[in-house]
Amino acid sequence: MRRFLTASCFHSTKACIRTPFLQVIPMSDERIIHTTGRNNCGGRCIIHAHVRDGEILRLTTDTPEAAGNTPPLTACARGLQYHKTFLHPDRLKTPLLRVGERGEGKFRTISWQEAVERITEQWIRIRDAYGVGSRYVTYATGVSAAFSPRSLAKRLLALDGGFLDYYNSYSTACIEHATRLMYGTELSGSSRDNWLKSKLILLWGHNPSETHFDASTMYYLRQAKERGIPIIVIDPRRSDTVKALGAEWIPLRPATDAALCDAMAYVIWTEGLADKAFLDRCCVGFDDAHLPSDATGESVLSYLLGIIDGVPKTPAWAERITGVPAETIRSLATRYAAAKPAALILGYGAQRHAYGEQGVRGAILLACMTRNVGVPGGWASGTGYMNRHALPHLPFVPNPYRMEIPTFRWTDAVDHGHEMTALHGVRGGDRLQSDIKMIVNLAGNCLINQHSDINRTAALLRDTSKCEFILCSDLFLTPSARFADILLPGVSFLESENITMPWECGDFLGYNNQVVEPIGEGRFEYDWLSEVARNLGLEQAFTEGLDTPGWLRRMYDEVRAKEPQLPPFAEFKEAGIYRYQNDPPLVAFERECADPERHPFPTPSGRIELYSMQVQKAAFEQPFPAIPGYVPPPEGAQDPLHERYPIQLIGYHTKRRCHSIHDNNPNLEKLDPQRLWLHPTDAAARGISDGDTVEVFNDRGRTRTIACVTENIMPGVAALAQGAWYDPDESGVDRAGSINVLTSWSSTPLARGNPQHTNLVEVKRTDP
Ligand SMILES: Nc1nc2c(c(=O)[nH]1)N[C@H]1C(S)=C(S)[C@@H](COP(=O)(O)OP(=O)(O)OC[C@H]3O[C@@H](n4cnc5c(=O)[nH]c(N)nc54)[C@H](O)[C@@H]3O)O[C@H]1N2
Ligand SMILES: Nc1nc2c(c(=O)[nH]1)N[C@H]1C(S)=C(S)[C@@H](COP(=O)(O)OP(=O)(O)OC[C@H]3O[C@@H](n4cnc5c(=O)[nH]c(N)nc54)[C@H](O)[C@@H]3O)O[C@H]1N2
Ligand SMILES: [Mo]
Repeated sequence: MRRFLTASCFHSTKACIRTPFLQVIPMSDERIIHTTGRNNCGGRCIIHAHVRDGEILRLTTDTPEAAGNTPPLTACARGLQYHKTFLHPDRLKTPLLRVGERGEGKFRTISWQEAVERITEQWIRIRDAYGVGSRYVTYATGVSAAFSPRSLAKRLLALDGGFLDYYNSYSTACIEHATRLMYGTELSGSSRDNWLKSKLILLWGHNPSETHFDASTMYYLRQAKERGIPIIVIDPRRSDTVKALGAEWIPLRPATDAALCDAMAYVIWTEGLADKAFLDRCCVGFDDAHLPSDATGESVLSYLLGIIDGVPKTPAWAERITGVPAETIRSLATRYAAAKPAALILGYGAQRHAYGEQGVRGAILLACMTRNVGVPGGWASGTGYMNRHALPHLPFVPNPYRMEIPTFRWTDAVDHGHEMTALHGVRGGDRLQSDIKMIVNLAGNCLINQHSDINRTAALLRDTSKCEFILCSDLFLTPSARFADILLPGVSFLESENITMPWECGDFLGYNNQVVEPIGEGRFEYDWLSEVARNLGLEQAFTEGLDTPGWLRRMYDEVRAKEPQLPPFAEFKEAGIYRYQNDPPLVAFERECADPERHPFPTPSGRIELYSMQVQKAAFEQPFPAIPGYVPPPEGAQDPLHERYPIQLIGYHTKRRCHSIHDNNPNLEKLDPQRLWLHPTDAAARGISDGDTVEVFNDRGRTRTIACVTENIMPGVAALAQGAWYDPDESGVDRAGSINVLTSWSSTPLARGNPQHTNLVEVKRTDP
């Protein structure tokens, strides 16, 4: 039985049980440990673990009363099931060494000592044989906290001569690049209380009722709804958010958002609703008179009016592309422009697409045309990132190798890294010096499950002459973990300590207190990385003499030096949370918009770059315009491949999982059973009824799942929740409804990001 800890963060409540004979048996104390989750859903929910005799009795969570006048950090159904998911008998319990073919999932148990020795050996061998740039740490978000395994692995590799780093994420590659391109910074967000001053809210590719973004998003959206502020959701699916907020739903075809923006901009201009003075003063490139002097391309206005291509971007033009009726587009545009201020808020769904950058640029253009930038109640659109408070982080160790790839292109770097140059997104040097020969994948499932085109990735990784060593840590034998050469048992947030931080925005800091003893021989990654460091002669440099609590305390104290409101460490740790009080509202770009001469935007021109000279000068693998505007994407609504694969398949983040986490917890299945959403007309045309087993396929793979025939999706579109654990049968057909057997590995033009929502497929009925 697991012993409970004697940390100072316990509160005690007396408990007793009644037997059937009404005899009262006193029990040992029930104690409550305050902690916070650290997986990569938007929540960093507060968890009160009720513990007795080393066992978790139940988890409870934050309340509005405890939160006071700040957004409550309330756990959802997933959060309240953490112990059921994580403290499960299927947990990995010992270090494992691969004995079968790579990917086969056959391992034998080894000791920690042997594991550390073998890791050190490969670490040195690969470094010496192929150079430091052959070593790569994957994007992996199972521990999204200050002291994260992936940052620690990078720290050790940097101290050991270097490694190939990445930039971007699977979350926000396009939206970050497009926001930075136009505003010069990713921080385009205002505090969410601004929405209560809006007269109209557009949630665009955004489903925060289901994708926990951060606590403040739904907190303020619900209040906006209560105040009667109209909310419109633009999404191919009638999402939970439409229902939760009683919103109006405008469905559109996936990956056509930029065309909808173009037509809205056209209407706003031609109806005389644009703020010309703002465009002239704060932006570059709206009309010909405000193009950069060395621009070779056309202005935004010229494009909208079709001066060169002869195609005015009218609502009728956009209707053919987006499937949104022209009259709806016209009315949406005039309502947005007339409601001053209005907030056009982007989720990340519309940008996880081929040409995902262009929808974001279109949305920012609309915010500029209507002068919703820099005003309370408006919204600059773009990422919406905001950072009001200092955050804890490990001290910076420079990476001597310096080169980076876009994270989504790591499989290319395994396959033919030495051919990759700036054209493919390489930064910090001309050309990679090596292919990736060693992968360190700690607390992540992007090796297989969360990356695109699972069949291609699996074939690539099965070839041990390409990547020679794969090191993984996880809690379970996930689809990625099966591809490890050495697989190490980690510990969940219930078994270890950390500091948690807000996800996208939020004004708090959380402490992840340990609740129970580690399962089996599970260890936090820092502990064995320190032993590898010792073998490499780097122990002192790596650990600086600190254990995990020592590092957490040091990182906290560094933040506290900048944030005098924070309490002393012990107090913070005991409470498990600190919520900043009395933060004044923040409006992004207020100064820049009021006086761009004195406060220029951090772009090369000092203005919002509707026309980008950076783009004009750069080289891309696919055509990429210097201005916003719809470009028909591969596998989009207009790709001739439609003839063979006529359904546009999108993914979505489901309330039932955090990515792939909780997929093995059947209690959560009923929240949103894995189903393929299909419109009745598409289902009827294929003889498919609700509940039928279907196979979804394209040239990349096949997956079997169950059809949900519903009017809640645009005709011609299907949706499948991302994150189900890939489970191939003997013929390679996935049985789990794992969308990444169907998604494409080709990246987006500017960001070189993941187009995982842009897929053409066909669907057929099949035997259960
Ligand atoms: N429950 C839960 N919450 C999560 C996560 C999770 O796994 N589970 N993950 C967290 C993480 S790391 C992230 S990055 C975020 C992800 O947040 P998002 O990327 O915003 O989530 P998605 O569900 O992919 O997309 C949001 C909506 O966009 C819609 N959409 C798809 N394609 C298009 C399109 O072409 N145009 C438009 N207009 N809409 C489109 C989808 O139908 C969906 O309803 O969520 C975070 N929150
Ligand atoms: N098709 C498609 N693919 C997508 C997306 C999409 O929308 N569509 N979304 C993308 C996005 S936005 C993201 S952020 C990525 C997320 O991709 P990942 O970061 O790979 O996400 P998870 O599935 O959450 O994987 C986390 C892993 O960590 C393990 N884990 C959890 N807690 C701990 C711990 O404390 N210690 C250790 N050692 N392990 C732990 C879990 O078992 C799990 O295997 O997926 C991307 N993939
Ligand atoms: Mo993400």
